[in-house]
Amino acid sequence: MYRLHGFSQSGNSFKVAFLLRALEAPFETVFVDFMNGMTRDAAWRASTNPMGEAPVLEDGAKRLTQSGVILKYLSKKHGAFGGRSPEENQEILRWILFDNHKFTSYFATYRFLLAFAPAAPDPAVLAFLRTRIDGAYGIVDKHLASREYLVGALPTIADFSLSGYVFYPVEESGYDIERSHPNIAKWRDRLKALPGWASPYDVLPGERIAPKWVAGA
Ligand SMILES: N[C@@H](CCC(=O)N[C@@H](CS)C(=O)NCC(=O)O)C(=O)O
Repeated sequence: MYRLHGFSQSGNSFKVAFLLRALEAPFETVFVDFMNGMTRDAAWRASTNPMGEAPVLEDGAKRLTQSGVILKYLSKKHGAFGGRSPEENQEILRWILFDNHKFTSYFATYRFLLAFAPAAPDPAVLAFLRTRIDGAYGIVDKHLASREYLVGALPTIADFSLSGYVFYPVEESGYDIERSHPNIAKWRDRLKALPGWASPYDVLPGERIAPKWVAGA
């Protein structure tokens, strides 16, 4: 039985939970109390992840971190959601790197500042992040205009990776992708229809938190 360390607000953890569910691989969750500083705690870093991040996946004695690495590991181990040729595998890696650098990370930071940060966010920082999100989302929206999934004809771990944050409620970020990025919205609907999909708030541990600063942004 896998053990997934994460928390419900963490789209990076959701990527892994979603894949595990799609693989029908049983797992238990371990709550990471990120909002109260657990990932910055020296003891947690020593025992669980020196990089100070969720998700962490335990597979027996193995402990894996970085969602991209975990997705790749699970895809290979279960023989599913990988590429069907070396070229497709290269494309999957390309999209996962783009996701980690831009698509997920700017949005996750923006949403964190708006919804969960302890102090009201700086408008200049939000404006900067918005331009970065718009750039990355624009690229993905254009890519998805002529295809159903990011790589090849079927869903792959590239789709699971980029999907981490798109299922959270619009109230947490103010980003209404149905209006701003319709091809991403249609892709999101396709992923939602995959077996195993469920809302991040239903599959990961940790109380839901009412968004704090979105209305004033
Ligand atoms: N590239 C990493 C990003 C992981 C990440 O940023 N996780 C967040 C939670 S969603 C975290 O634990 N952040 C702690 C911090 O940055 O201090 C991955 O894909 O696993």
